[in-house]
Amino acid sequence: MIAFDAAHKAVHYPPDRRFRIWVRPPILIVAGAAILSFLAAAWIEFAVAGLPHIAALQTAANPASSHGFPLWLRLTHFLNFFFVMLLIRSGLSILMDHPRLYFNDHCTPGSEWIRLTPLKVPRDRLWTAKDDARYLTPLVGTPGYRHSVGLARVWHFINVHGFIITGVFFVIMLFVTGQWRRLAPASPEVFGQAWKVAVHYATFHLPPEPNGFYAYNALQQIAYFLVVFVFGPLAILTGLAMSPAVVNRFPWYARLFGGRQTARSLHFLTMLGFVGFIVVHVGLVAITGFVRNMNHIVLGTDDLSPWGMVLGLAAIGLVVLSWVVAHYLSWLHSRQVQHALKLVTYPMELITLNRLIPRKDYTRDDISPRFWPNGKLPTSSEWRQLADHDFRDYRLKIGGLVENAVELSLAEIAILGETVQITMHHCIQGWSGIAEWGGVPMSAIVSLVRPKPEARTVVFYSFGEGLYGGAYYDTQSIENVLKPECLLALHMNGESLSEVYGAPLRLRVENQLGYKMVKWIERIEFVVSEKNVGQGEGGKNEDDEYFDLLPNI
Ligand SMILES: Nc1nc2c(c(=O)[nH]1)N[C@H]1C(S)=C(S)[C@@H](COP(=O)(O)O)O[C@H]1N2
Ligand SMILES: [Mo]
Repeated sequence: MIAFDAAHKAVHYPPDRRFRIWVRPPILIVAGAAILSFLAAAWIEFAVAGLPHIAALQTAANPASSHGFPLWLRLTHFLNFFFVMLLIRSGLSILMDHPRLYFNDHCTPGSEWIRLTPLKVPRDRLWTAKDDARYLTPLVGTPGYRHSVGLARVWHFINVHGFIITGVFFVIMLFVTGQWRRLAPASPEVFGQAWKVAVHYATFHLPPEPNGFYAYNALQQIAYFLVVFVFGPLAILTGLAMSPAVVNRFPWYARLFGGRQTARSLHFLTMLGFVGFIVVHVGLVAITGFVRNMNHIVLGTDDLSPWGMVLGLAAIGLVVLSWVVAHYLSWLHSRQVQHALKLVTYPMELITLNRLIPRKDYTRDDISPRFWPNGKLPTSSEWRQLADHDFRDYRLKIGGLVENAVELSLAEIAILGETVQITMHHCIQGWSGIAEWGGVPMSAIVSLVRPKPEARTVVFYSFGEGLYGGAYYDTQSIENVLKPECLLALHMNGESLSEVYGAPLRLRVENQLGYKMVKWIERIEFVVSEKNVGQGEGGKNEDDEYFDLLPNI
């Protein structure tokens, strides 16, 4: 365990650390019925006709070129295991920051199909998405605890590069070497064979196993095919369907998967598919001739020497060790871990996702019935007094490196020209929501104040505080605020911004995640670089919670 100071302990190690899973009853019933009917069919066949005979189907079809396991295959097999385990563990940490999954983009409380929290959303008081986050033991999650989504994303996104590179190389090599024949069902007969194998397993019998060095049994072949050609690509594609830059530029892309939240649910189900596969796969490797199998997998030999097993267990030990190392790096060198991801993704995002110009694509009918609120309502007496007078005395101060520093009342802001947009909001925690925002494009503000040439960055300061206290702020590059759909919003769904949603003014930046959209804006400053503000990471969450400077994903 890590020794946190009191403030961090209160966040990461809260008194309520219960873990509960609730699944919507109809889904449980359908899933249960599917499993039971499979088991029933298998047992009935076994009782009536006995164990089905399994012919040696694929062995003949497999040419010698696809026998054995060459070095590239054994190495990528290991790397895949390494990356996928870290992806699963960090993914679980991310999930627990909003432990509910939906098939609708509104994330309306009560509409989730599964929740990994004992709590229903309370209706009688303000309940923010941050309140809703749950604790996850670091035995299961990387880095685990509560509210570690920033660091969890670092592990998720660093490893996904490894996962994709390994996966692409693996698939190319499958086709180059002819090994793909081992994985691709060669005829419809394979499915009939797979059923026979399944009947064996379901009735607690081991089917006669072909020597895996030369061929797989039919069910095994289909499982491997699914993992390589379905789960892997689906995990990557649904991951991309959660990016605000992608979804607000190409809404059709998220719709391919049934919407942004359905994509998130599919991402989760794919993870379950991987976990289920790994458990069964490892289990069967162990009980169908462990020593010989480990020689196939590790050394590429087909004999009974103990070395494959010894080295293989050492490799598994290495993978487990990587979780421990990731855990300690996360907490003892958080800043370096954050910067490691930035090194990889920041330059890449600048030339890819950050180029996408968001465009509105939603109608009034799409507006979410309830938008999750987030952040701490300001407690300063200054803001309270302004709010009590309906912000009539509010003046937005815009200064710093500008030719024309101004102080504007809400009315003076509004006459700069209000536009309206209906967009989807993406919180880093995982929830989304659609709302109509009315406000003044930041480009109008930029034209009014005329930034000096050396000004590159805009800082938005809030009246509110961050998770660990201290003024909330965030920054944007000037280029990004000049994009359409970057608004200083005064209105939400046709009404003045309410207190909870950021009165009197908030930012909208539709190609990035929610935490960049400062609420309760106090003042705006143009500066050379985010490096000279706060701790220099680009915002309060970037400073304190290791979030990304440029979250297009
Ligand atoms: N001042 C301030 N602004 C903030 C936050 C905050 O904590 N303080 N939270 C951010 C986060 S994480 C999100 S997702 C959005 C939430 O906006 P909403 O409350 O309208 O849903 O506000 C952002 N703006
Ligand atoms: Mo957020």
